[in-house]
Amino acid sequence: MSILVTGATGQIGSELVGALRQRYGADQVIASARRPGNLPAPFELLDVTDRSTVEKVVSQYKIRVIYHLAAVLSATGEQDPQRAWNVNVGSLLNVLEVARNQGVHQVFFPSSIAVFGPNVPRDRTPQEACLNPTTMYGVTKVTGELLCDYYTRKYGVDVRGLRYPGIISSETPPGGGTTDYAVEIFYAAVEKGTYTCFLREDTRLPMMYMPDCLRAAIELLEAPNSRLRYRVYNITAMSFTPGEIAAEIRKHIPGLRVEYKPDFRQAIADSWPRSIDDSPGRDDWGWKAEYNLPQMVEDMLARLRGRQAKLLSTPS
Ligand code: AKB
Repeated sequence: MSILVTGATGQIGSELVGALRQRYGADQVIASARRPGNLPAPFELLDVTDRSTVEKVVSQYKIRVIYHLAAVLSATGEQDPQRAWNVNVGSLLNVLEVARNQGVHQVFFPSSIAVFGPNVPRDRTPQEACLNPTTMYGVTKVTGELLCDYYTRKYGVDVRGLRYPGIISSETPPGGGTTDYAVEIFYAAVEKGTYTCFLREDTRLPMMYMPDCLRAAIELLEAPNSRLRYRVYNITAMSFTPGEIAAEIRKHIPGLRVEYKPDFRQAIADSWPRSIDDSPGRDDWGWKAEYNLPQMVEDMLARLRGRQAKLLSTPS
């Protein structure tokens, strides 16, 4: 069963490749990205906005499952909305078209809490709610969810997805998201002891640690299709504010100083849910998060400090 991961050098993609290779075998998982990365082979340069190259890679490796991670995130998307549309929607359409034409069994689509706008309950936002996003990123994710439903219903491609919250990870920094502060604060705390946060101290957002993010995608695709009421599910692990994560980090780094200077990303965060109701995923395919805020902070700091110690001990 050959698996293709697009966007494999990105924050989720770079760790998903390792998780999939560990589970299904290294030679069964093809990593791909627009630019070379330091991922072990098999790796293919792949611009997912060019359908012919998607067709070529899927055919060459007889791909049966595609995890489509390539995308422009919310903050970057607001700097160039037209590019965000072209990349996010154009590449998904390419993946879905190639999937239906070449008999790909499954496609994973990473949706986002960004599909929600300010006109839905912001606490424990339900699975079924009006989707009126205020960002182009959110518009592309709503469009993506509609395409997932359509290609599953009309062509029988088994497309599944998750409305991911902010994802925190230690291996590859995120790029261009509104939730990126929750990763940046760890690096700043370990390296400098001070951080300037681009959101207000009290901005509550749904979040998840990378191990939970990866396991959720794999478990969703392995779930019996008959159990699934939806193509794309709400999912979360925790919700916290910059003030709360800073306080948790201070339990390990007491001197951490954080300054709050909201920028354009504050308006994006203010349009998103403060917390998510992910009970449909718990009921339908047994979703259960394993990391809460204290557990994530402890693990993140151990990993970053370990890497820092290795760097300091390596002769320059
Ligand atoms: C972003 O901040 O844009 C992403 C997301 C929540 O989808 N991390």
